[in-house]
Amino acid sequence: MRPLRLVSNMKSTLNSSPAWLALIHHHRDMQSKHMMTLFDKNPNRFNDFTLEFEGILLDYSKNIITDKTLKLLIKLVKQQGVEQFRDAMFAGERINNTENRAVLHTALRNRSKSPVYVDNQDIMPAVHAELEKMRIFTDKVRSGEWKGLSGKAITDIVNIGIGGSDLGPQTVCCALAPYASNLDVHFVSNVDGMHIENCLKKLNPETTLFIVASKTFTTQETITNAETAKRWFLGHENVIESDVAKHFVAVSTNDKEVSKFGIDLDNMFEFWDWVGGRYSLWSTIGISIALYVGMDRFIELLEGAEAMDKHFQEAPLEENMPVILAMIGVWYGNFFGAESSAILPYDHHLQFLPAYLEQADMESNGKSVDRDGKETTYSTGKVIWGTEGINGQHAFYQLLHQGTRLIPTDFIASIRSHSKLSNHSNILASNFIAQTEALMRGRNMKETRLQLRNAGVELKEIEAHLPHMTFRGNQPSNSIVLDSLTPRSLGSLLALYEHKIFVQGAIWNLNSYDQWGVELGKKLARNILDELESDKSLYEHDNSTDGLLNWFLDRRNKDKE
Ligand code: G6Q
Repeated sequence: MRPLRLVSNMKSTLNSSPAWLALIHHHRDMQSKHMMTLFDKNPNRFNDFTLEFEGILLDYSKNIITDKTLKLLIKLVKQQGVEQFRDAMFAGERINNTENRAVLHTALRNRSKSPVYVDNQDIMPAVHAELEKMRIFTDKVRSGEWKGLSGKAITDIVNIGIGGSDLGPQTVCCALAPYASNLDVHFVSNVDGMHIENCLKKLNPETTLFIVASKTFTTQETITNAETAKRWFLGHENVIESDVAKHFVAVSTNDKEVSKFGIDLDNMFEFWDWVGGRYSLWSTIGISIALYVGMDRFIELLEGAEAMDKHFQEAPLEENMPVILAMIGVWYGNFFGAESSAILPYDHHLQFLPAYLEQADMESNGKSVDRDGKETTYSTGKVIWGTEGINGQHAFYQLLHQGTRLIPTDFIASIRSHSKLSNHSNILASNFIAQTEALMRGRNMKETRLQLRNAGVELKEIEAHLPHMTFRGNQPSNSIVLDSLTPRSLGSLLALYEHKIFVQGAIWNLNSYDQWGVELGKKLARNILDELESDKSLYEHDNSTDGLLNWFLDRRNKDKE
């Protein structure tokens, strides 16, 4: 493993490396090519540029790429030692070099008997023990054997967490809602009091179970919300301190803080420092998922992810889904200058996927210093954004179709919907497929003119409308099509994106597993909280921040007058 160099003013040389220069050269040939002409030249493009994995189709034919592009990108992957780095991650090497930690979310879904070592110690027995503890607990709660303070069964689960301790479980619970049975699950993350107030309004303390999910158990938002929940709980008539044990459990790596909060360690589910927050849904952080859909379904989710892990480790680079997705992303980001990429699910249950991937991708690869402390002289993580595709069509797709920017997109759809309304499913699917077609084809002047003439529009008007109704097309898209959204296929889909992010980070020589950038804001917020609580400016800020703070304090004080 390359040692961590803490201070360096050197710049990375990736973009003067042979594989990179070859791609720059190739980009000159490709930049003005239209995908439609690439299809004219190769009528087998769909077959050539699709992959299938356990019923999941990746269609990457609608991209501005040729065989040569892929060959050159694979040279880049090899040059950057991505395969060796991947093997180091799976083997438990401390690839998170700035925090000196292994990165082993893959061990959480290792369903084989094979050991995984961290510092010569097999971590699998601990992983299995925690899964077993989770099974016993979730079975009890789901069956009604676990009783609340008044002897009633639990009806509502509230996951209190934020970031990695919220987005993953929430995304999965929403995706697997058709598999849920008797429990309702709620997620509280925002420290804006309205979030927890609104949630608690609907709940009965006798039948509510709170999960305080926090790797560190020191996260201000989570602890504040958890304390509010505890106060609300204890504030009810006939509720006594010892009832907390029946209604509060914790998921954390920090037993000291959990005890300090007042949660019995018997009610704590453990995970480990080699699980990054945004990669933690596979750990006991997923307990809300297991409560909602059952432990068997949770295991199926893990198995789906494990299957993708194996594919990532074993498939040749040219047939490796995460590698292909990653390389295409690098092609647009680094050579075409694309700044962002959109995630567009055409499955209502995947509505949280864009938010989940925003964190997974941007927190992992939003870095401007490489693993060796050198400044990157190339772009790294793109802005990831998106929403449910069908809603986006009626909102922002205009910019995708006729704006000035190249925005690669991932369309994600399921063939078999959980909905019984087949007419709805057909409309949804037709829109998904049509959008990928429209983004690629566009519409040229000749077609537009003909269409207007056929519609009986007068010649003078036709000419005036032409520039507005012409689409250049050539907007790239990947289509990821699941047979249906099941725990297993979802596990594979999420692991696919995790590994895509890994490959991109490895190409850019980043540490995708730290997040130092989020620290500064937290630290400054602590100072400003002192000032808000003491009602006066205490620290020296810049002129703008002082102005903003004083404006805030003045206005707030006027309310008090
Ligand atoms: C994820 C990030 C971050 C983290 C939250 C919550 O990779 O580190 O999103 O998950 O800040 O942290 P805790 O789980 O420690 O409360």
